[in-house]
Amino acid sequence: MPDLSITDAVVSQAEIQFFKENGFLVKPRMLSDQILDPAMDLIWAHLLHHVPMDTTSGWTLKRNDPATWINPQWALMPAHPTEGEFLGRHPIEHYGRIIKLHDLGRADYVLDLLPRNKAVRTVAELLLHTDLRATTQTRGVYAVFPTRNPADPEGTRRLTGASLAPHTDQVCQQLNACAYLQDVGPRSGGFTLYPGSHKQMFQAHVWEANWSPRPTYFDTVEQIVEKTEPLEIIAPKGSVIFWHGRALHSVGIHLSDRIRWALFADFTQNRPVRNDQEHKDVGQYEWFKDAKLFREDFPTGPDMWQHWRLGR
Ligand SMILES: O=C(O)CCC(=O)C(=O)O
Ligand SMILES: [Fe+2]
Repeated sequence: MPDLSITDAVVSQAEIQFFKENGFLVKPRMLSDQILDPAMDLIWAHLLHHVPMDTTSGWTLKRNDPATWINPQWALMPAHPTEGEFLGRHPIEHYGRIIKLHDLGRADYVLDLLPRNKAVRTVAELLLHTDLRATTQTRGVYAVFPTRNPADPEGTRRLTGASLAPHTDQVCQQLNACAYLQDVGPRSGGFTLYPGSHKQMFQAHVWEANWSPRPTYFDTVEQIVEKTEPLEIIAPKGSVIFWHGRALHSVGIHLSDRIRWALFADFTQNRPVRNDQEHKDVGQYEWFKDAKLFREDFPTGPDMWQHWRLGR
């Protein structure tokens, strides 16, 4: 996105206009190396210690040897939990090129990067609302590893990662944030969004924020995918992408040899929410997100910004 920032404003009027129109905003280098570098040390240590690898594969992963990052061989993922605290998702998900460290979602040093980060929170408050939910949970750290087809030594054909999986997120969606923990260059798995899609996708729901797809939901997704060029967000380490919770998005196409490191968090207004059992009853229990279904939500109307602050 163009640089629309101005020195004296956390979020400029031009940035707010851009967000309304496109459904996202990129704030480059919001997180400093001083907080990111120690965090990355802890994240790598956690990964190496806790993510199970396929011990029969002969693969070993070394942080300082990028050649070992290619074609990760994780242990087989057990079936998803069907009950209890972790219903639906294991604390660590590892499949193919993706690992999701949901279990880091509540670590203090991870909370400090997004929901508890003053600068990040100020942007979220300016866009969405002064009174946001507390800061106890992020989705966690999502890494996308490089893959290469062993039958193709030039490495131009990848095993996976060469197509998009556009979707919108569930439970309760208002404003989300994605922090890049390392530089993300072109075709390196960068978060990919369909600009402007938030407007149509908003109307494809019955309620403003709670998951409530209308029967037209999938047709709307298809129409957007056909007519909209998706935007791969390329940004330096420490950049934060704010995006409207109804925007259509995907993990990016990944053809490089780097690991895409990102942290995801949800921001919602501080309103009464349903309890765990009520989420389970409607198939919307996602323990790793701070986005909880509002007890009362507003029906979608012509003005999708009615309950947003937008700098006012
Ligand atoms: O990893 C990504 O870039 C996308 C993640 C995503 O879409 C999600 O967490 O819902
Ligand atoms: Fe998503």
